[in-house]
Amino acid sequence: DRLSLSFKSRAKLARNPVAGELFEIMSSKKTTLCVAADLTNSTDLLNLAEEVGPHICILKTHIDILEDFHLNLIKPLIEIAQRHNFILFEDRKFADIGKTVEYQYSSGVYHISLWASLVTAHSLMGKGVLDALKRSGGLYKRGVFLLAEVSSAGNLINDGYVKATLAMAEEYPELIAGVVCQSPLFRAHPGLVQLTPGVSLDAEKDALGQRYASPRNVVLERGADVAVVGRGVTGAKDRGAAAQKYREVLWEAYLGRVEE
Ligand code: BMP
Repeated sequence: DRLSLSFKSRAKLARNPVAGELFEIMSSKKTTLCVAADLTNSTDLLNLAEEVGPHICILKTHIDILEDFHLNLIKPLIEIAQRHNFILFEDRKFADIGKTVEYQYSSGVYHISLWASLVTAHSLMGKGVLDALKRSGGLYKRGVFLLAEVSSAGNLINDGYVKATLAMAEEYPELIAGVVCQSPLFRAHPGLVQLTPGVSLDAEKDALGQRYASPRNVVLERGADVAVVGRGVTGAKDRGAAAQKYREVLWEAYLGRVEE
């Protein structure tokens, strides 16, 4: 069962190389925290990366919300990620025909394939999305997270969609690093990472349909390996201290879950 195994032993079971690297980082750095860097200013983004860097395994970006994006941002961002040993994850949520996804991944303003080791994709459009990500050039090691469930109220996902998404993930074992979801869906696949957003120590929801659960709840009840925290960290006065706090409660919950 995925939930009772340590990240250290799951590192060896990962078929996607970035998932393997992520398990190693989580295990050695003792953190399962992914900070969602939802900021609109590049300098602010780099400052956040420095402040939370010691406490995270992943920095998740929405690179297209930056108002002052320039490719020059990428070099310092990679440098910070390497120095603090975390992974860059662009939450692009690809959801188009394969050919368009190929362009969105490799071209345009952001050249995502050149710097993001991890990206997200929707299963909605079918396998063409994954074929496009698989065959596009870019980083030698990269991985994809498929969205099986989402945190927002009123979403249209049903059981059939979830099952079909997991089946699609199984068809691309080398490409798929994990699944974004809200419940412990794939307990029989310890090599895959469960990433769960909608995590907060204080809030229950926001004004636009986001729903939150506590760090303990997402790890112990909902099966999260990596927990995504955005405004819980970015909205704090001391973002480094907030990240450290989330990291500690999340890690304690993980230690209470693992059985070896
Ligand atoms: P916050 O903790 O501030 O609510 O941010 C959550 C982050 O996780 C956002 O970047 C959002 O795009 C992402 N996210 C989510 O909230 N729910 C999902 O189901 C999938 C997501 O990627």
